[in-house]
Amino acid sequence: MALLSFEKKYRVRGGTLLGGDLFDYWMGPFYVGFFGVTTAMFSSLGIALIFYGAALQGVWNPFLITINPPGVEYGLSLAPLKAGGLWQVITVCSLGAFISWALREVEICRKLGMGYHVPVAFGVAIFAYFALVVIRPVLLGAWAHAFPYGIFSHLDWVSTTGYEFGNFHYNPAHMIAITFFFTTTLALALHGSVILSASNPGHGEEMKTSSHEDTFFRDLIGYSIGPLGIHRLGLFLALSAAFFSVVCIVIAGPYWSQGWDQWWLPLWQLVDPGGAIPAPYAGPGM
Ligand code: UQ2
Repeated sequence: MALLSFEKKYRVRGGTLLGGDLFDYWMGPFYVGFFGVTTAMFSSLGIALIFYGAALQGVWNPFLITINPPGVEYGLSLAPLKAGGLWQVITVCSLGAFISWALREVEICRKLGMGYHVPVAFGVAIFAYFALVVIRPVLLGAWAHAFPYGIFSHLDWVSTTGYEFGNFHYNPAHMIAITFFFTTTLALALHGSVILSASNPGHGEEMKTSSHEDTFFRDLIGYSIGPLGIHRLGLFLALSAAFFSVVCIVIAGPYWSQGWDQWWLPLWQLVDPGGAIPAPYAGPGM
């Protein structure tokens, strides 16, 4: 079916979760829907409040603007607007916008009769953000433990939060997350390159299909995961990277508050009973 007639057939009413026919229309190429309206409202309020925060801060260098969470003295309560309350309202706006965007994706899936893989995948990214700004701060008893919204300031937060635990690379869930991130890039590099190689044959030759892709990997390693399988593997690897990132940051503090190298001591003693106990890691300048 040609693109123009496809859109005529499938760009039709129905499939909405909320609002019925009220917002069931398009603006240019964009589907609106109830959740398109809420996405627009949450994000414009959130962005306006970020500009208000920058004005209060008196800083307009994009690298230095920062919206900070409340201090520890406010615990898990609502803080005054100029002492972290702005961060709290902006957090509600961003979660509202992200969840609205995911539900708009669900409505589009329903319209097209597709599976929900894209909103589910985006949901895992939202979960990672939610873990950083809600789950971990709540477990630690203060919004102060969330990260600040700023380009340099969030980098500083990552750095100090990492060094609080000595060497974060000894966090076992961090190790697993990094392994999934690297394996994701391996899978995408293999997939992207094999697709381009099959679709770019020599001059005047017809492009190759999945049989050639299968055969390439069977010749190379005796196994092909298949043209559908590689996409299942890619989704699994990417979502696992995000999931173990959540695990690694949520256990840092609520479950373990020493250096991460110390977490391995019981295992170290098991493999080397009576051996020397390694001193806590101390890097240059520590
Ligand atoms: C494959 C296949 C594809 C692919 C790729 C493979 C025809 C077009 C990349 C090869 C992938 C394998 C063997 C899995 C590698 C495992 C890890 C953990 C990276 O077989 O089918 O479809 O794109």
